Amino acid sequence: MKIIAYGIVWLIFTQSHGAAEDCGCSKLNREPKEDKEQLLQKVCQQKSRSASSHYRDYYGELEQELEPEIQKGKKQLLKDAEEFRCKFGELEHQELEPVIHAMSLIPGGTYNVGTNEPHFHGDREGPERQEKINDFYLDKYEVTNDAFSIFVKDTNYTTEAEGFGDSFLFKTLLSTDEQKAMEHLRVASAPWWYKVSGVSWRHPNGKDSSLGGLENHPVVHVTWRDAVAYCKWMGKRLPTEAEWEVACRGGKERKLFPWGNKLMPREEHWLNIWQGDFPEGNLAEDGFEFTSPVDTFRQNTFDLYNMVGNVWEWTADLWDANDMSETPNRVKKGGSYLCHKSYCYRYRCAARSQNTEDSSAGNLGFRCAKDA
Ligand SMILES: [Ca+2]
Ligand SMILES: [Ca+2]
Repeated sequence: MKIIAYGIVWLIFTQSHGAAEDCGCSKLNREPKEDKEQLLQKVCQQKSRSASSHYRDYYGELEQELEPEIQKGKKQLLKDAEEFRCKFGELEHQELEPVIHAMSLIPGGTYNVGTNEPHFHGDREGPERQEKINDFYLDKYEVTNDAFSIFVKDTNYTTEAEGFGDSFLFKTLLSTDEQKAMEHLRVASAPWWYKVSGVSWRHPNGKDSSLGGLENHPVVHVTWRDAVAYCKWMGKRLPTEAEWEVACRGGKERKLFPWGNKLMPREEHWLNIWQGDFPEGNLAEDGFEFTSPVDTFRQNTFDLYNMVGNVWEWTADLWDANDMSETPNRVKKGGSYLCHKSYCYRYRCAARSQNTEDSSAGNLGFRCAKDA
């Protein structure tokens, strides 16, 4: 037994040391790391995708470096990292290709989904059960306004909200006078929503709003059918709920969030939700009152962004498998920028909700999947 153990130690030692002379490892030196200030300047001046990727790599490394510093309580470094993240959020993204096409391979297998500790029993979050899924690809990002624009230009597609002539808008996007005038358009069971004329994916924050500055934000006011049409055009499809949830969990078992159980590791914001009192006092401590750019919050080891938070995401599944109605409810996942633990603790991987497939709102979007 001892001989085997020594043998293994020797093998590891020679693999990592003795054999290094001739394995070409010496050619794998990284470029010298740039000074942080220089990099910040470069990122902000160039305002390009390549610069932002460069920054992202740097930020990833910085995060690792931070670990021992945090232990020592050196919060200044965290502040620096946050500053980088803010600058990154402000970048104008000109090269869209990576965002539109970026997908992660999610390995197939048998996974636990759902939870035995449900927060909303009516949502049927439990019980935990096993689901078998095949390898598949999932968009790293929620579908953006820019990507959806390309689809619409290519196909002359009219979204359902455009057909209906209205969509649901959150109250703080209306002035007090507008709210008074539209009192009759409030949703009785959720009085912070108003059904407003002229609101659609093109005018997401009110009939006179535009997509300016929102190019890299998730498309909203899209129905389930709109989402299906887009994914089909892309040669993709909507993920099933099980696929979405497995992807959300990032290879971890029984965790609340894509990264673990702590909402704010290292006191950082890892998702775009609501801070403060709902529905009046959004403190936007995570940096965003409404949607955030789709590549703002990387959430798990599958390299997926904004799975929880930012916008709800349509899945392929029926809410009731036997629903044969014309506009059945479909499962949506992930919660949105309007969610807060006090009333909508649904930014967990196991959480779920539903809307009829012709519904649209300012906090509901999607991402696509593809068979591997
Ligand atoms: Ca927020
Ligand atoms: Ca999301």
